[in-house]
Amino acid sequence: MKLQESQISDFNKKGSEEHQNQFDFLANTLDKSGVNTKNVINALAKFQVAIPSWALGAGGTRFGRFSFYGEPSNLTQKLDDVGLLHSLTQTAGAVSLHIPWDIPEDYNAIKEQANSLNLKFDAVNSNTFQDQKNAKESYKYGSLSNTSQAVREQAIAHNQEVIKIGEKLGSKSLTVWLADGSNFPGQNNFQTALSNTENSLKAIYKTLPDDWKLFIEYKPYEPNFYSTVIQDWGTSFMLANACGDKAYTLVDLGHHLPNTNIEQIVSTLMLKGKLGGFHFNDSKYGDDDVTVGSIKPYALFLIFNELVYGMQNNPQNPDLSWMIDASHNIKDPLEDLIQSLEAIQEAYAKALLVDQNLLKEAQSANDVVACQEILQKAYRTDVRPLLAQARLQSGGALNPLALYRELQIRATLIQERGKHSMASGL
Ligand SMILES: [Mn+2]
Repeated sequence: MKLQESQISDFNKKGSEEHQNQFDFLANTLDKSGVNTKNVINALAKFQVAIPSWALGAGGTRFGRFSFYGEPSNLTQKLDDVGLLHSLTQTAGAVSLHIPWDIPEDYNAIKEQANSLNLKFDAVNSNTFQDQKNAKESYKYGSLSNTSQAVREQAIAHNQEVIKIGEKLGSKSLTVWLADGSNFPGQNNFQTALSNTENSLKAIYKTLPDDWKLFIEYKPYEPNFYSTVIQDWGTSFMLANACGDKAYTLVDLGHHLPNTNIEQIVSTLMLKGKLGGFHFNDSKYGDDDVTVGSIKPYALFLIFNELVYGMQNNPQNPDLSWMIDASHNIKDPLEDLIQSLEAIQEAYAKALLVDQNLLKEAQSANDVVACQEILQKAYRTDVRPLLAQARLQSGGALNPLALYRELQIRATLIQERGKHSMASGL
């Protein structure tokens, strides 16, 4: 299923008067307080978030999986779904492939399709957290950190293979997330596991093309419950430094212990030029992978405030790879992704409204109250008309979720694909 431009423009016409009123009011107010509204809208229109190829189906938990039906059952259909999201939101202009779940059969056809949908291939993701059919070695006791050289070599070779697949598609980065760790005290020698991991990552890094980046993701626990080899940003940062200039830390919002100050981590990494990628989701307890902004929107804003500051003040840090890494247990995955994209844009827009000069002055004067007021003034602004304006400018829908429902897209997908089609993945 592909949306026609007229379907979007007809829908936008119906809401244009109301939108224009809301937008004019907000733009006037912002202009008076010194905000360059045009710049904010252009920044929003440029901001693109990759959709992972595993996010288009029902995520489920280890207890069960409840489909929303009409899931994409192959890579072509997954790209179609991301294309739909991008048409509606104009914010999902990239896709991030998981290997081996989504190895293209016909590279040219997949590239052409992505092109026609205005989609780029962002980071490719390797998988050494589960055993693949016909694999010689098992990752039960770890992959890049394993005590067995044969297992480590298999995991290194897999990552090198993923780079080759990404090269054929025009990807420019590899994300490595390791499930490696131990379930019980004494099971692992921490130093051996870390040294093995460092050496394995260096072997992968050696085959990384010059214009590629290696992203090292961290996570404190799960699937292992006693220790994880790359447990925190410090360990990831250390490994990235050990590998070289093209290696970076990747922050996944859900991969922290409760109440970790993620904005401070972001700030430190950008100062050191080592923040490479970012995975969006939200959480209440652990790596819950729920809709972005659904639980802690103020924390998301504070994180974006540091990201915006870093993007404006840290030329030593490269452009970031943005991706949604969420799971959809009981929602239509496409609706959930629309909500996440909206929440990301909302937090970004609010962070762009922060008066950085005024904040700096207040910080220098140790005016703690003023500092808080400046941040909260931006946070309390209803920026949704700016998001709608950015979408309108780019050919997206004024209200993507409302149009998705009005066009009965899920019902059409079920009709096209059948009720019980299943997406590959977890
Ligand atoms: Mn992630």
